[in-house]
Amino acid sequence: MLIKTRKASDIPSSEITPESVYLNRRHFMAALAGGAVASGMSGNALALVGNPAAEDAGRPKWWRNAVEQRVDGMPNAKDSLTPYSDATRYNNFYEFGTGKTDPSEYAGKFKTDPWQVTIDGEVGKPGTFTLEDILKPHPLEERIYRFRCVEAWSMVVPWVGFSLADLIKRFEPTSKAKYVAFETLYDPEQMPGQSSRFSGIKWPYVEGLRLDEAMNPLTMMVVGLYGRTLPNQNGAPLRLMVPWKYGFKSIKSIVKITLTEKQPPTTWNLLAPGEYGFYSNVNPLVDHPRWSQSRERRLPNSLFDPNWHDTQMFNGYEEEVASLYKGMDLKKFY
Ligand SMILES: Nc1nc2c(c(=O)[nH]1)N[C@H]1C(S)=C(S)[C@@H](COP(=O)(O)O)O[C@H]1N2
Ligand SMILES: [Mo]
Repeated sequence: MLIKTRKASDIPSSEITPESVYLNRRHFMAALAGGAVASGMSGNALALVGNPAAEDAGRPKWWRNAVEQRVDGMPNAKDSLTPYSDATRYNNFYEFGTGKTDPSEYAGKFKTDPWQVTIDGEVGKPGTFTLEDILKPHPLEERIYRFRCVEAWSMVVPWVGFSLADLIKRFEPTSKAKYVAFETLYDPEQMPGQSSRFSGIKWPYVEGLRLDEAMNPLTMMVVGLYGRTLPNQNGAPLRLMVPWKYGFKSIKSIVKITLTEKQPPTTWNLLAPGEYGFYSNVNPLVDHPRWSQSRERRLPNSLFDPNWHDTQMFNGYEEEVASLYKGMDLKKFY
């Protein structure tokens, strides 16, 4: 558990412009419930008033209950939240297509129940478990994180989930475990992008972390957002969230977690090793070979209002994670 003290990663309230834009939990819950929107709220809030309730109505009860019973987790970025509609309609999920709206258009019928997750490799208690059994011992927390894609856009989202560290401990890593490898479902019948050779990706999508990165309290397993079960396009039913790394590390729709002795292969690194490294920490000082990483377009934005923000070292989580990379040349280990 993180200790509830103010961290540098909590944006000072002086940077919140305007104050009324910030949506606290009660606000967005009212908005999600389809009720009246409190006066004085911005267009951000209005974008929440759809009927997201319908989106998770079909989810299993145990999943909805767990998300409903979430408690506040730390740290909470005080940036104004990205509207629900942007967070769920501007996505990267190449299994459903390479366009930003492909996932929300084509993942609607994706089957997330029943769902099984295998945990194996360097653990004392390997096995394959239902999602319900995976979630059962973990009280869920809501954490508002900044999320920065390597393509230089970013969002601020209230994720619901729990620390990956707590999950890993349950399966008792051996002394040989140095890395954690993750794998997305492989099912071309459901995921049309997996039959298309357009993206050049070798499926299934795979990702990995060093064990100490995986055990950092910020690293989260996510099963919900905005107080609802995770929409399919955001990686239902179970995805990773590593807020100080570029978005592609946060692998979606996970079916396998393997503790390993050696650094595991990762999808974007396999595809373009000169452009995407294993570490992929958000770093305004290390540019992508084809574009600058010093700034980001915060959603919501438009051509006329790109909503530029300066990109922060480790996405603003320096205090929590810089010690993981002490003595490392971050230009070399990008
Ligand atoms: N399996 C899988 N996971 C994935 C991706 C993907 O294409 N497939 N895209 C990644 C990228 S590049 C980003 S930016 C985030 C996007 O998450 P979001 O759509 O919830 O914002 O998911 C990451 N996880
Ligand atoms: Mo991304």
